Formats: sequence, C-alpha cells, structure tokens
Amino acid sequence: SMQCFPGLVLALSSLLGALALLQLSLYLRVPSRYGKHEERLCRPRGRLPARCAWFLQELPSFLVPALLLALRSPPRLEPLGCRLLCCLFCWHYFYRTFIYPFFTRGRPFPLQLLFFGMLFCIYNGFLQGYYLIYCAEYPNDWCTDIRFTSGLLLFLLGMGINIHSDLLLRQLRKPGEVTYKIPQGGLFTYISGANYFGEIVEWFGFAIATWSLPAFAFAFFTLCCIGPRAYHHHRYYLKTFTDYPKSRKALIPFVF
Ligand code: NDX
Repeated sequence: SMQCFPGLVLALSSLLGALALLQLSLYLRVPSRYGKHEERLCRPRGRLPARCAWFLQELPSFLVPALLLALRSPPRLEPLGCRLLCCLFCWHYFYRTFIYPFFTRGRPFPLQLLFFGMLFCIYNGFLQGYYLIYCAEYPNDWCTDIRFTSGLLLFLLGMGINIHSDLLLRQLRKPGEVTYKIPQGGLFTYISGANYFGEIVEWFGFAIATWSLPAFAFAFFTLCCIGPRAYHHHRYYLKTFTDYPKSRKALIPFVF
C-alpha cells in the first residue's frame, strides 16, 4: 500500500514552483489564449463548449484527492486537521467541477489548453491530496492554531469573493450571448480581476492553514497563472471601453 515519500513531495512541489515561473515568463507579455484573449472564433473544431471543457478540466482536482481520501486503508482518522484540509480542497473543486460549469456562459474553450489544464489538475490534485493524506503531521490541537484559523478565514473569504465575482460576470450575459461588457458591483468596483483576486486569497489562505510546501507552491502557481491574466483583462478593458472607470486597478484594490 501507499506510504509517504518526503522526497517525492519535495520534487513535485519544486516542479510546481518551476511551472509557476514558466507560466510567468510565458504569460506576462502575452495572455494565455482563451476567453477574451483568443483571436476570432475561427477554428470551431479545435474547441469544446465551455460547460464540458471546465467540467472535464477541473474534475481530476476533485476526483484524485477524494479517491485518495476514500481509499486509504486504514482510513486516516487522526488528526482531524488532515481530513478537514483535504475536504476544503475537494470542496473548492466540487464547486468548480459540478456547479461552475453548469452555469457558465463562456465561449467554447480550446482543446489544446483543456488537455494541459487537465494534466495540471491531475498533477496538483495528486500532490495536494497525497501530501495531506499520507504525509502531513499536525498536532491534535491544530484546529485551534492561529495558522489554521486565520488561513481558514482567508480561504473562506477568498472563496466567497471568487464565487460572487464569477456570478457577477455571468450575469453580464444572457444565455447564448458571447459579447463582453464592463463588470460592475462587488470588488469589480475596485479591480478588473475580482474573481482572480478571490481565488488567489483563497489558495494563500489554504497554504497558511496547511502550512505546507505543496500548498504554498500551488498558491504561488495560482498567483503566476491568473495574476498576469488579471493584468491582461485590465488592459483589454481599457483598450475596448472608452468609458472604463479610471480609478479601477487590475488586481489589488488601490494599488495595482
Ligand atoms: N484552469 C487554473 N501552462 C486553468 C485553465 C487554463 O482552474 O499551458 C489553471 C484553472 C490553464 C490553467 C488552469 C493551467 C495552465 C495552463 C492554462 C492554459 C495554458 C496554461 C494549462 C488549469 C499552460 C503551462 C505552460 C505551465 C503548461 O467567453 P469567456 O470565456 O471569456 O467568458 C467569461 C466571462 N467573462 C465575461 N462575460 C462578459 N463580460 C465580460 N467582461 C467578461 N469577462 C469574463 O466570465 C467566463 O465565462 C467567465 C470567467 O472569465 P475569466 O476570464 O474572468 O476567468 P477564467 O480565466 O475563465 O477562469 C474562471 C475561473 C475563475 O474563477 C478563476 O479564478 C479560476 O477559474 N481559475 C482559472 C485558472 C486557473 C486557476 C483558477 C488557478 O490557478 N487556481
């Protein structure tokens, strides 16, 4: 049966950190090509409806850790912290896999990116789940540790912002519409990337709550992946809408 190999965790986390830097160097100047940053919808055969694409892409991030948690024998009952943290991760991806895709009004998603996205979700789902279920050691009172409580609070706050902002974006379109409008309300009042800001806060909260290398590597990856994207969204809006609110920032309210 499976056991903890600390060297494996270190290697996979380092590779995740390296992928984050690769992302940053690739997507700082040019955005990743999906959504509003894709050239015209000219090759309809190379894409899948947003609904299927997001479902398939994110499913492994839910399934892999959920299976690891369910199939571990003997089941990991102690300490409470590990199961709780693993459940938080699965909870986010339950939303992203089974709820978000069924309401999205996004444009069809490129198959090629879907393939890489899925590989990434398998990789990260395995790393986070494997670490929490086979490696992590917490004292029995971890649930009252300031790192756990403050991290959990940030996680919940970020998740709330992320879900609320994705809802505001969705409401900009009627079913079947594919045009872009100026997002309004919530944190969009201050930043163009409100949904991304929420997601970043969420995963840094998770990293603090788990106090682990894999989770910090993933939070860093998220920052490098959607941070630049928030900046490119912002530039797109400034270029497209002459009446775009001048005081709005890209990712961090009042700052950047
Ligand atoms: N999926 C994370 N890298 C990614 C998909 C792409 O969950 O090759 C990372 C994720 C993947 C990426 C994933 C990993 C790295 C990949 C990358 C592609 C290339 C890259 C594989 C897995 C790669 C290397 C080199 C390392 C191999 O039509 P539309 O779609 O634009 O409509 C949008 C709509 N909307 C508007 N509607 C009307 N008016 C407007 N002004 C609108 N603005 C937007 O709202 C969408 O339907 C919806 C949201 O759009 P957008 O662009 O704001 O968000 P989106 O990027 O689609 O993300 C959706 C949610 C969001 O909450 C975000 O926080 C979360 O998913 N997310 C996204 C990406 C990554 C991630 C989280 C994470 O790292 N944690």
